[in-house]
Amino acid sequence: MRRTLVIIKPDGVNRCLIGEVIQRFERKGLKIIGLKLERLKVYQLKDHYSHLSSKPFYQELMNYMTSIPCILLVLEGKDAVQVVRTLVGSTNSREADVGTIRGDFAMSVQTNIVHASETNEIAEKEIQRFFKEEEIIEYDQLNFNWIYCGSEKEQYHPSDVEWKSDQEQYAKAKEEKRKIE
Ligand code: IDP
Ligand code: MG
Repeated sequence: MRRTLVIIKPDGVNRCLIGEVIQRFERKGLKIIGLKLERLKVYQLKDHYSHLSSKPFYQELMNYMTSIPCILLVLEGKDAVQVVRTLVGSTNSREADVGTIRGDFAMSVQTNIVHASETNEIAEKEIQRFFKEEEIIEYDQLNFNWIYCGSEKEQYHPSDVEWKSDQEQYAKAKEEKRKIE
């Protein structure tokens, strides 16, 4: 199982799309293991959008993202990062496929409703950036047996090797961060 970070951006909140967006992820079969309303801080966003700092739209993007609170979600599921990116659609909402969140609800390349992590590695960093460990809650969900087939299900259990190695990676990264601080 994998985890990914989703942010329902200020336009999603202001346009009353929180329920609609969360429902799409829930109905797909993704499990919500973290959820909060928070006004994002400039220092968090500087890290989060560091790859865009030289772009002409950077300041506008920062203003937009700090304008009102966002909804932050951690979603878990098999191949969650790729699955969520597919549900979200391409960056430019005008070109996003019909049926995707951006394709169905947005018209802009900037105010495009949601953020979703791009790779597994980025997802781990983004989850650590926005969530404290105690804000992520693991639990058994009753619909689980109906969402995955047998061989897929085995990978869900906490003893799952892939999941375990993720946990080891978090612990290592955290320890390294602590040493630097
Ligand atoms: P992504 O959100 O689809 O992963 P990125 O290229 O990582 O797209 O860009 C992050 C965010 O920056 C976008 O979701 C969008 O809000 C904003 N952005 C990206 N490109 C542009 C642009 O050309 N003009 C204005 N805003 C942009
Ligand atoms: Mg991105």
